[in-house]
Amino acid sequence: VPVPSPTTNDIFVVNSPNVTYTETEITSKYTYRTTAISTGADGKFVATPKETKYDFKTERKVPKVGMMLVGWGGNNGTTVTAGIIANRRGLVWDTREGQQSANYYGSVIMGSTIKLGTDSKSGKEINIPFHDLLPMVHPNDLAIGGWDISGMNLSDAMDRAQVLEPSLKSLVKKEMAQMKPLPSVYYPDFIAANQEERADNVLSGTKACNAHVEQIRKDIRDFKAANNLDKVIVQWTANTERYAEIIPGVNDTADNLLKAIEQGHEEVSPSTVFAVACILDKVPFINGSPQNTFVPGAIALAEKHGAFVGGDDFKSGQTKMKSALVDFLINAGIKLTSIASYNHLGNNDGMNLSSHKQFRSKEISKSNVVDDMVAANTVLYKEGEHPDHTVVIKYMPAVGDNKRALDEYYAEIFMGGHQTISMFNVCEDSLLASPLIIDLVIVAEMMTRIQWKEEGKDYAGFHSVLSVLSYMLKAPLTPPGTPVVNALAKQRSALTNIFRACVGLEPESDMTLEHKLF
Ligand code: NAI
Ligand code: DG6
Repeated sequence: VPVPSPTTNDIFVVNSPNVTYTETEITSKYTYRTTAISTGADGKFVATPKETKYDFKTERKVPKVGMMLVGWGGNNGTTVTAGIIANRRGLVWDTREGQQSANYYGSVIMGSTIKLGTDSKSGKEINIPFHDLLPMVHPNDLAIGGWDISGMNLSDAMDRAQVLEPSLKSLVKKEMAQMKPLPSVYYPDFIAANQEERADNVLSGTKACNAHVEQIRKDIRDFKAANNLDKVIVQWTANTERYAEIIPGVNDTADNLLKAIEQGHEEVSPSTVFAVACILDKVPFINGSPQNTFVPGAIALAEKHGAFVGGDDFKSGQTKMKSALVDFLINAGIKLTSIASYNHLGNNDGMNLSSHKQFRSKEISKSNVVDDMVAANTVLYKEGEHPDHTVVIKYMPAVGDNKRALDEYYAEIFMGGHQTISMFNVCEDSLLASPLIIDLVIVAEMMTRIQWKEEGKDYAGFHSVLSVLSYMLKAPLTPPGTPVVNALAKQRSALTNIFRACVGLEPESDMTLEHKLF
């Protein structure tokens, strides 16, 4: 058995001639097996097993990483910051139900396990923490910073958010009071008018301009230097913006977008300005809100600079449930005929979404999440047929961050029968979103350390659009022209199996043939 370098903390080693460990890298020779389909002259499908050989190369050294959040002073920003501080310090606090200690529940990377294999003696499954599959950054080690149009320090902003227990807040208050968001860009037309009151920490100018892009680039460089970081990942967890209009000559190509910013075109949103600033410095940028930050020109710019981008819209509660439940129903052969999704919430996100244009962005990202599952089942659905699907969001200040999501799934079952599934999902929205913010940082950073190539070609990174982040996002952005996968289980498989390939392990298979021989 090859012994891993003593400088690393790997909890397992792969014993295979296809996998090599050096002090700095893990390399694997990997055979990717797919099935190529063609249609014969008789109209029948011809399925041909196909093998492609890839080499993967993963940097082992875990860098020092910074997470910068746009909208740092909001509910998600303050909650994730307090959560990381609490975990870092191993805090325990009193609640009315007893003592509570810090954890990373809700993070697929920190809270879930993956099957490594089967014990050769007992035949039992061996599962390991997802985080230990590759040398990933630990969230406790993240430096945290960011921007907000509200200048409130993070301790006061955490109070404003009304998410965390007072006993926990008192333990992190002092540290968070020292944290103050950097001034941000504020173009009032893009977010709801009801947000104006909090905009007291803004850079001058209400339209996109080069000065804004340059200031953001400088902020990132300064943060990196001040915290002695190797890398920074930026995430948009600021208010949902309205959609930007796609205008030929303005935001359709990389050059046009840069020109539009230089000329102060009014259709360039703050989130696109942040994206452009990050892309120019190859800083990964992830959009946690639903708007079309990644206009075609922004994607083209990312491709040109080989910068990573990911989006859109954190997939936390109702939609995560939907992408699991619809997958189950349709794959069980049950004909889902309608989904009615209603929710009400009373936080600042809800207030912003009470404005029609911003709601429309959210409605779009929440509505397209079952398309691939429906399209894949040609037994249940005819070409173009689709279940009815409606999404309603209401602002109800009294419930604060405790979002209520009510869903009705109506389906046709055997012989004309009907099945109705009603769900009532109540939870603190920001406590679901915060672990996703962490996962997105960890996975995006990991992707910056993986190179791969087809046999005989040169190593390269992944495509600029990180579709591997889909599990955490409602409307997954994929490389132009490639399919979108919404089914939750498939999204998780893609993530785990790509990471497994990096250490030369086969995709997770649930065949368990070893237990099925007569
Ligand atoms: P929030 O309203 O509490 O926080 C947003 C923050 O962004 C505010 O502090 C606001 O001042 C700031 N902001 C607005 N425009 C800005 C700009 N141009 N630059 C810098 N800061 C700016 O909202 P919350 O609950 O934290 O959610 C944030 C975003 O994440 C929203 O777009 C929401 O729709 C999205 N989201 C939230 C989920 C959740 O479960 N909490 C799940 C999915 C998406
Ligand atoms: C109400 O829908 C407000 C939204 O910001 C959501 O809370 C957020 O997008 C999370 O949505 P979901 O569908 O993943 O629970």
